[in-house]
Amino acid sequence: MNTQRVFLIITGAAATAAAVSCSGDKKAQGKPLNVVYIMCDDHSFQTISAYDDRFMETPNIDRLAHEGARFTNSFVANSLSGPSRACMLTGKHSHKNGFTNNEHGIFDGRQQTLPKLLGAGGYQTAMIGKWHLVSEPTGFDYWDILTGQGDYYNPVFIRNGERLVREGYSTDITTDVAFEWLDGRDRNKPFCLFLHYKAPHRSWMPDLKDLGMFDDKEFPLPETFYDDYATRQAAAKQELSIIKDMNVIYDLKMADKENEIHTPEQPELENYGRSLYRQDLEPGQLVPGRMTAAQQGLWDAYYDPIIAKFKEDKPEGNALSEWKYQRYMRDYCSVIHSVDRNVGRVYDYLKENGLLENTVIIYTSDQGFYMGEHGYFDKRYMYEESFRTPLIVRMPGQSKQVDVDGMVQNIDYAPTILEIAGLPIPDDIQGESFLPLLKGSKPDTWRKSLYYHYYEYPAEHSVRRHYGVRTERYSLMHFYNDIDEWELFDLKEDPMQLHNIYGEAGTEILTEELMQELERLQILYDDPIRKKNR
Ligand code: SGN
Ligand code: CA
Repeated sequence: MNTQRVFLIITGAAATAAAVSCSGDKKAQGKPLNVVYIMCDDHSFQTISAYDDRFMETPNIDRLAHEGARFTNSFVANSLSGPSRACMLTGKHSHKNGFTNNEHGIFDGRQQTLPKLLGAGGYQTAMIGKWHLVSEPTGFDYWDILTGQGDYYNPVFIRNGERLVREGYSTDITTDVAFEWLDGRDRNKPFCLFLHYKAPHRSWMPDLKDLGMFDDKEFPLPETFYDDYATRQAAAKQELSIIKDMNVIYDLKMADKENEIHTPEQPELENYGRSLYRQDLEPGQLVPGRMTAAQQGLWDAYYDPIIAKFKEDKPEGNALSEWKYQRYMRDYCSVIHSVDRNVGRVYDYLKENGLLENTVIIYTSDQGFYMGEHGYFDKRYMYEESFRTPLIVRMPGQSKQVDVDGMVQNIDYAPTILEIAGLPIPDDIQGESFLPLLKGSKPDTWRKSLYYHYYEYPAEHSVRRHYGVRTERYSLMHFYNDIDEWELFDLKEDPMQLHNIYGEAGTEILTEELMQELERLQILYDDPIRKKNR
């Protein structure tokens, strides 16, 4: 079963799901609710079993869904880390918050943000984990962030301006830091904790205790793994390919101690392998991002035999492609296993501290991710796997799972959290509070279309700039800059987005309607880059 079909079935089920009334916002509850906002980096909905059970089990994330709401039509505004985080913090599209791409973006921390609004409303706030917005966080009472992308092992943090290295695995440490902050918080105030895991970002390095846990699993190859991109020139123009672009040394850790595996197509990576994590310095010294000798021993004990077998088997052609896919999935899912375990730790902490029934728990990712669909890894495109993002919200007082099928986007998070906190939503916020959807009702006026705009090109992975509109059934996108291509998909007839119907006879009226809707959204959101007249 492909992912899009999984979603269609979920969406169908949502229509019949019983509406559950949950005790919701501050007014209904009588006292302010706390919020724990958990955001992973690059966590695909395909690897959350509450959404899709083909790949792995995530019992702790699933529990949040079973005791809360699972959003089946959740999207981002710009499928990339920094931009996505800026959309979440401001409730505004990228062109309004100014952070359009990772390469050149520096978040202007003087602007209005969710933590500032919460702080003014009496909340205490903390930002812990991956930040990725270049400028220092503003508006939080406490911040303790990973530098840049963050490291998996022995990562560097900046705690309210002070650098420190913490020993251990990033996902565990990030949770530990959150617990320390929660332990020391002011108990007279409600809180909002932003808990941002660096995992499972490239290059998918598992917690050492989870190495090998998926080695007996053969992951099903996506139906579109060998996509030939016929009818979709913009889909072909990228460097996201598992077959072509995923590197066996950098991504799949196949560098042996002597760096004997060569990657002639990328000679600069030949000496990259083990230096990624090797501890070359004096014993006892903790090198940020590198493993200690003890950690390295566990790593080598796991990878050495795999490397030896890889060198012996020398897979080629499709065998190599599929070997890469299996290794990618094994590493990625092992990293998710640790995330899921830590979500369980957060749940237990809240329960043990009597906070579960007055705390809203949100679980999401900064965007979706390709698990080999279209042959891709990474994200960026407005195609479904990376346009969508998981979103699960556990509201206190709800006893069984509700599926919410309204289309929501990460610009909605700030206004939703403000409404949960019982605070006013400033007029210039572009998102909408989805609290009514959480309470089981979808207003007739709820949005029927979404706007998307991706900017990072020329850049790594070479996905062209594009904007587009998505309705419940159709997705129209325009790729621009050094390309001028339109793509139109009927998601009902073609959920895997293999058949671009743009320009086909019989689509004229539909195309015109979608063009008008795209223009309406570009005007509504005041995007200075607009579709040109065709
Ligand atoms: C890094 C990765 C890319 C990834 C971007 C953006 N390369 O540059 O593969 O697309 O981050 O990811 S790596 O060689 O550094 O691993 S994002 O999630 O931060 O937007
Ligand atoms: Ca990301």
